[in-house]
Amino acid sequence: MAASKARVVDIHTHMYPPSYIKILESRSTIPLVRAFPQTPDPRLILLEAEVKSLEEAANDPAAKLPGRPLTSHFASLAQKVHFMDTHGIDISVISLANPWLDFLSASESGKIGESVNEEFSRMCGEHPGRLFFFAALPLTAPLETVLAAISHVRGLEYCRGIILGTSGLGKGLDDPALLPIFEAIAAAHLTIFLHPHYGLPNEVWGPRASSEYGHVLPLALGFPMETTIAVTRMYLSGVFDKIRQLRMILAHSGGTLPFLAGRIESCIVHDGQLVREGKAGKGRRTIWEVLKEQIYLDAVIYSKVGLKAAIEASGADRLMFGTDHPFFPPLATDEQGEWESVSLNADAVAKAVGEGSGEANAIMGGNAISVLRLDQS
Ligand code: 5CU
Repeated sequence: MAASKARVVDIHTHMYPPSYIKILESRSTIPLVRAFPQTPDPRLILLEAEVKSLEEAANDPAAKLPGRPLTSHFASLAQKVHFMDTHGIDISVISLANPWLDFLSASESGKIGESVNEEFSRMCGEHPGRLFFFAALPLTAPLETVLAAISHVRGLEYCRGIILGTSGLGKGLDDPALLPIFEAIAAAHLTIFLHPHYGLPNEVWGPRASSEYGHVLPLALGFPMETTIAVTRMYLSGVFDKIRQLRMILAHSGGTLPFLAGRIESCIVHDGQLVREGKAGKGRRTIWEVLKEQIYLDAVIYSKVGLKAAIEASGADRLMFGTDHPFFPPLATDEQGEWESVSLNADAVAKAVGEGSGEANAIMGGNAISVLRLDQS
């Protein structure tokens, strides 16, 4: 009997459903969508680092356009499926892209969140077995609304987890007020997909960044540092020990966590305050242990070097392939064809563990299928 082909699963792939785009079109501060007469595609402006160019473009038609083109790849389900077919992706676990529901008021986020999650559920139902999703939480709403949202999404057939940013309830993910939310997510057997959005303060990039360096610094460095800081704060606050069932997939292979875990450990055991307070002694679970027990990493790191560090830190059985579609489209070739951003990640897996090896098959799909229960409806 011929061996069945290993399946490819994309766990890092976003959409903004049409109703969410309408909200962005109605806004005058980021995140927003704005049309410019110079170009047919409206522009999607998301990041603090893009505000300066938004202001410049509003005052000067010759200025460079802010943000990124809002192509059909962002909101069209048919386009998502075409992208999957073009790249040999069998299953996608789709999620709302940043900044999720973070900017909505307390009074509106519960209802909007419910309808966005229902929309994701409906989209998955149009391609049963090929699409699952990570739901978004209305974190600006009162606690009972957030807990009700967790109960709601755990009952949605294709929901396999929660996409979460790093701001939490506004004070980061080490905020004790988040514990009941993390407990409810863990009790519902939902996996968190932690994704950055806020980056680092603009001043870090210096005065030349917005006019000369495009989006490179906030995306290549700001996003991964944001994730690294958020998870390190969670670790230091003891969240992982308090909620042993909590499971998180970290975007972009954990930011820089695999590379910096040793330094974090060394700083803990050499910290006078932590030692005095008994927080650095025997019996403490190290960040290495948390990485191997409660954390999964996506494989969206674009090189063998980064991927090898991720594998060393968490294990090849804890990595999951992703594309970051619809971000990072090709600039010089047809967007309906193959995307270099996808092949860079797939090639990195092949180079790190050997093309077609058991570990490669696990990273490309097997791990996601078993961890996220993608064989069960
Ligand atoms: O290009 C970008 O700004 C982004 C973004 O905002 N979110 C994401 O997931 N990838 C790239």
